[in-house]
Amino acid sequence: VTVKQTHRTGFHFQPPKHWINDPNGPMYYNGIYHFFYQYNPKGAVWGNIVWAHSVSRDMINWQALEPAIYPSKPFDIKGCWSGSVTILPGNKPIILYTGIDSEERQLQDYAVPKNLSDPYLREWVKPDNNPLVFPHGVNASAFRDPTTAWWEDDGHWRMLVGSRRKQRGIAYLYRSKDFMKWTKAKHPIHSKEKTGMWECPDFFPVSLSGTNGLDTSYRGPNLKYVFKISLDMTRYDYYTVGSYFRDKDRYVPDNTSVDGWDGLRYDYGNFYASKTFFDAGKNRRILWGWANESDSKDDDVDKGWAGVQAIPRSLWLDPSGKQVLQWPIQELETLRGKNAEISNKVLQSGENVEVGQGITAAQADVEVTFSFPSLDKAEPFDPSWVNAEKLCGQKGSTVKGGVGPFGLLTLASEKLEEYTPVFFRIFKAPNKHVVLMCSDATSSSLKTTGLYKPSFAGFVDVDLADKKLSLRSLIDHSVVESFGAGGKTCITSRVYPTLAVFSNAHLFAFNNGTETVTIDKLNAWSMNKPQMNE
Ligand code: DQQ
Repeated sequence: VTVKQTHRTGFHFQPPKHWINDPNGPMYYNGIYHFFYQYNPKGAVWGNIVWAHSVSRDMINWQALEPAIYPSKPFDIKGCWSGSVTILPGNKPIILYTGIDSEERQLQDYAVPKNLSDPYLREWVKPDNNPLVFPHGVNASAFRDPTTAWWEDDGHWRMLVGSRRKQRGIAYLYRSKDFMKWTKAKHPIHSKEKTGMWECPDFFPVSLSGTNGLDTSYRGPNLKYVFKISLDMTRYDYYTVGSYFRDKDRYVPDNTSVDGWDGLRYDYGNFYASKTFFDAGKNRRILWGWANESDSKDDDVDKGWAGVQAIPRSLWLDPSGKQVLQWPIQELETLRGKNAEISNKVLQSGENVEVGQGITAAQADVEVTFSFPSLDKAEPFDPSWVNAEKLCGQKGSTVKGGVGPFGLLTLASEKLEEYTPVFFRIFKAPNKHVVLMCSDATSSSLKTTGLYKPSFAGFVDVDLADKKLSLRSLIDHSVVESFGAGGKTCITSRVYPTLAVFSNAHLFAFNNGTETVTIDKLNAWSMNKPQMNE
């Protein structure tokens, strides 16, 4: 196959060709980061799924190894689907994954490194006592994606498997003394009616203060739990913040968190099947997510590749305790090259300025803080506007407002035939302000067929007392990954410009509100290309 280069990314995780989907079993082991992912070694569409494997010392530069797990046994002959790593006492990693058998049943299998003294853990073996868990008493075609296991001081490991019964989404809980013989608990750890299949569950503790992460088996005071599921019905990753009641082995979301598709999302755009791990090297919790394509199957076959991974993000609990914060890992900054800086630049109503001239606007990292003199001109908020995406679709970047819309025009052609705006708009509700953040693909490409161009959006629960809003966007040819207000609301768009490619891509800042907006400070960097699985 010839791999089309135009929309390939410069610094996001990608193999040289073919299809990729979910991140699997990320771990930090003896100084090395391992990353596995769902991969089709034969083409740019989903199928023939193996666990591809790459290693890194910084999660930015990657070396590809041979696939770690591929169909070879009766218990995984039709596919090696998603799963997780647990590091067992004695520093021994073990993979739990879903194997598909010849009858298309979903089983939970395990694999271990063949040689623990190989620093890259190149080879993995699947012992003969597989599978560990048969789909007994569950829906065998909806029973997959085991989590990292955690240990409780009753001497039992726990792990979760995603499932559904009719339209109720379920995370089954399994217990084991020896990690080999697993018993299903009487009650799932959590479930919710009318949410459909729960794919790729994730469950971990977060500290009530600071940005450090906690080991999945950590116990102690001053923490909460995050429970995440990937909803097959909407293809987004939803999470709640809550408590884990150990005596009953139940998770209960806080009353500030809602289950299901009205709930919080890690990302309001192309971001699915995500998974976290505890990075013991830097004491942080890292989130990996798959940034799926917005083009068609035919386009993917034509490009010779499909799917990228979002930049790994540090994740911790917001001081409010109501949501998490996410921020690109600090190592990404080592790729920053040429810089363009702006400070105290006033954007009048309707003004549009090019920023970051001289940098590679198709492959860039941009950080900007906007300020506004007052919120008096904020438009009234209609309480019926509960759907952010719909609101952004109606009030796009060119629709005049009061305070906002203001933000960036990324991957823009010189004359703005194409651009992906990432912006804020502030509304006034009776006792508060409502901040909408959009990453709108509507005008991202002149190509009219086969592209999904949604007006991705989320609300930002931010205090505007200082009359400032910050935005960071990672722009990478066909990805625009944005972090609003320090990582409170994140949106990833996959876009396919036809004109705004390579050196013809530009970056602008704009203000289409009647209120003046100031760029307090803007920094844009050209991003260098890391070693990426070549
Ligand atoms: N992808 C895997 C499944 C998982 C789904 C198969 C989520 O294990 O449920 O490639 O994208």
